[in-house]
Amino acid sequence: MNSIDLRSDTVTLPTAGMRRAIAEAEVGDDVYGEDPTISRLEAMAAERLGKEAGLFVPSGTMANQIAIRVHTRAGDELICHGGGHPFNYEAGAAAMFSGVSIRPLSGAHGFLDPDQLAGVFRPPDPHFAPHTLLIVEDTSNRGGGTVHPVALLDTLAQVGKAHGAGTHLDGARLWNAVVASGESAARRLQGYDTVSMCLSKGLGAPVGSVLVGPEAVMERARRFRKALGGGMRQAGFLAAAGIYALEHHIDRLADDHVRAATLGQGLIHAGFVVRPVETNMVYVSVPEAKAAVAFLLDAGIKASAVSATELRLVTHLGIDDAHIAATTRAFEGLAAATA
Ligand code: TLP
Repeated sequence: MNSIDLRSDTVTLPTAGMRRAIAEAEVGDDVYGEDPTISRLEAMAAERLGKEAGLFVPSGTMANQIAIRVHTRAGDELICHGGGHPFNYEAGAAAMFSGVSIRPLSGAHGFLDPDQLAGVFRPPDPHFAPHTLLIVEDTSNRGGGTVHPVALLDTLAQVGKAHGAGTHLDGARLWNAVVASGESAARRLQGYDTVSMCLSKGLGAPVGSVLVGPEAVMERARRFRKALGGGMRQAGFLAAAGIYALEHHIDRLADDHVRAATLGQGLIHAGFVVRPVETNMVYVSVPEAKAAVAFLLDAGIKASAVSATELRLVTHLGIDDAHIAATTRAFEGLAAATA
């Protein structure tokens, strides 16, 4: 068996059908607005997410950073969860490109607490950095792949808006939340001005994200994308993979969720403490994360250490039932080796 790569759902390789879609894509120069496949993907994403317009970008990081840039001015402060991607994994880009500081908040499961949030917004005062943007991440990656209850999504957006802030939802894995909740994307996202959606996570496309929001905001976003070097030419090949993913790889996310739940149960059975599994992520506590990663690698399994004592395992379209069984066996071996 080849190595079983559970480090992230970013590691997927295009399926045969997706490769055909890529090969057959009609393309043009998108900086001139002449790539029909990109235009189709942008319209499709906007329509499915219930927003006016879309913008195809190379990565989830760029989608978030463009959102930050359109909602804020230099010297502002954005609010997000302390586990949020822009705070942890975007290389300080909010400060680098938008001149914005980040106020990280705590909250169980990666969820912000509306009461705590309401108390954080500051009144206008020359001492204070204006809080002009609230970012909510759904599913929450560091929260455990957790799905916000839709009422909480709504309340958080209302609190942000009541304090005059723009609202952005980092929906890198929004389709996992949609499939797990059974609610439509448009409904779940209705309180948010802008939303970023990744094509290259569980959906299995090789590259790309789409930022959606109001037409006028997306026009400004297009300029910031260009400024960041994200104006791509014949990238319809990549957009074709994204369209294929939206058409063929959403419903199957339910399989990833079942496999993650099965793996979680197997690890509990092997004696490990596992966070509740809601979507495609399994967070498991181990005595020493680095040693556990090395042990698993010897068994042909790749996992990510997220702290000194916790691993993250992520299911995706490259993971089947046999991989789950083999991973469970490897953890049984790890339990025996560390007993
Ligand atoms: N997350 C990656 C790592 O960067 C941690 C992963 O393996 O999970 N928002 C969220 C919630 C994400 O989890 C990610 C990627 C992004 C944005 C950024 O996407 P890319 O990698 O396309 O820039």
